[in-house]
Amino acid sequence: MKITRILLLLCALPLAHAQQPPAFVPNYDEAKVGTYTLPDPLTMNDGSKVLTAQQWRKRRAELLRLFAENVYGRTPTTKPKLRFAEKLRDPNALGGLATRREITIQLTPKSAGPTINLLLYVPNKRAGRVPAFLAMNYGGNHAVHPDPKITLATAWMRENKDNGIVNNRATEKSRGTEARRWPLEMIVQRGYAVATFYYGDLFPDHNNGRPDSIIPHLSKDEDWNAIGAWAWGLSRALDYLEHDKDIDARRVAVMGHSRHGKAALWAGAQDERFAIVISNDSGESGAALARRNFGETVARINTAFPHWFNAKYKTYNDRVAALPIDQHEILALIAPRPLYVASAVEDQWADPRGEFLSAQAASPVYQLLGKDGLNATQMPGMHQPVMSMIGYHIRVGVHDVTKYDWEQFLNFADRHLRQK
Ligand code: GTR
Repeated sequence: MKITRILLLLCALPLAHAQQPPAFVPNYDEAKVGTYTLPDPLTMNDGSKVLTAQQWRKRRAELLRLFAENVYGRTPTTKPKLRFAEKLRDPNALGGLATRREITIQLTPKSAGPTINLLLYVPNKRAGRVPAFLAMNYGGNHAVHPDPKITLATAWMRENKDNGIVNNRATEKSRGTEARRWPLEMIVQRGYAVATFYYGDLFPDHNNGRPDSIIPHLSKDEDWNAIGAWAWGLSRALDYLEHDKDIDARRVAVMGHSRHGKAALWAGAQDERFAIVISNDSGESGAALARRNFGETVARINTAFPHWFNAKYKTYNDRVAALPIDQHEILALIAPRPLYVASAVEDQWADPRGEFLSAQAASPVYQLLGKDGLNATQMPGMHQPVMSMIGYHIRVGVHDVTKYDWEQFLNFADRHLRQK
C-alpha cells in the first residue's frame, strides 16, 4: 500500500470514530442524581393556585394538554364506530374455572380494516357482572396460556426463534411463552375477569411501525405515536367491555408492565372510565420522575425508541428541566381514582426510587380531592406493600411481572373496588 494511502486511512479513522454518538452511561449513584425542582401539579401554568376540586378540573385539562403536546402526542377525540364480533367461546377453559372468549373489535368501517383481537376469561363461578383486569400482552394472546385452542396471532412480531417467532410470525412453538406473567387461574379464582390483546394490533413495536399502525386510519396530521396508539387501544377494549353483559365496566383495572405500563398510565389519565390504574415497572416516561437522573433518561428512551413518543419530546433530550410537566403529574391525572405503582429492586434502569417519589409527589392532588394519596413518608422495605389510594410496592427480583405483583394488584383491587 502506498504511504499516502496509509496516511489517509489513519486520518479517516478518528473522524469515523468521532461520528459515533457517545455510548450512554446510566447513572446508578444516588449521590450523583443532583438537585431538581418538580413542577407543582396544583399550580396552573399562569401561576394561579389550584385550591378547589373545581379548579382541579381546569388544571387537569391543562395537564392533559401539556402531556399531549410535549410527550405522548395528541390522541384524536372523535369516537370511532366500533363493531364487535364474538369468534370463539369455550365454557370449559382453565380446567373449568372460566369461560374463554375471543372477540374481534373492528376499529374502522372497513371490514378488512384493523382490529383488536381480544381474549377474555370470565370466571364461571359468579353472581352477576364481574370486575375485570385489562392488560395488553407482548407475545400475542396465544402466549398468555399454553391452551392450544387459543387463536395464534398473525400480526408482526419481533424475530425470536427461541420463542417460536420465525420470519416475524408466531408459530405453534410460541404458545404459552408469556404464561408465567399471567396467573390466570389465580385471578379468575379471586372473582375477576381478564381481558388481554396483543399490543401490535395497534402499532407494531419498531421504528418503522407507524405506517402499519392504527394511526394512518384515524388521523393524518395528529402528532402521536406508539404509546398513544396503545393507550387508545386500551380505551377501545374498554368500549367493548362496557357492552359485555358479564362484565361490570365500572370496575375495570387497566394494568401494564414496562412500556405497557407507560401506555396504561396514559390511557388511565385520559379515560376516566378506568376505575383503577396499575403501573408495573413502567420507569422512564411512565411512573418515574424524568428530572431525576437515574437509570434510563429521556434522551436515551427517545434515541432507542423514536417511535414511542411525539416529535417535541425529543427536543427535551438534553434539557429535561424545561419540560412543563414531570411524571408525577401523569400519576396525579389518575386522581381521585385508585392508582398502584409497582417496582422491582433489580430493575434500577426503571428507577424504583424515582417511581416511589413520583407517587408521593402526586399525593397532594389526591388530598385536595379528599382522598389519601400515598400513605408513606419513606420508601417501604421489600415486600411491604402500601395500600392507600395510591398503592406502592417494591419486590425482590428483576424487571418482570410476577405472581407476587399480581397478588398485590388483586388485594388492592379487592380493597378499592368492594364498595363501588
Ligand atoms: C426498555 C426500555 C424501558 C422499558 C422496557 C420494556 O428497553 O428502555 O423504558 O419500556 O424496555 O418495555 O420492557
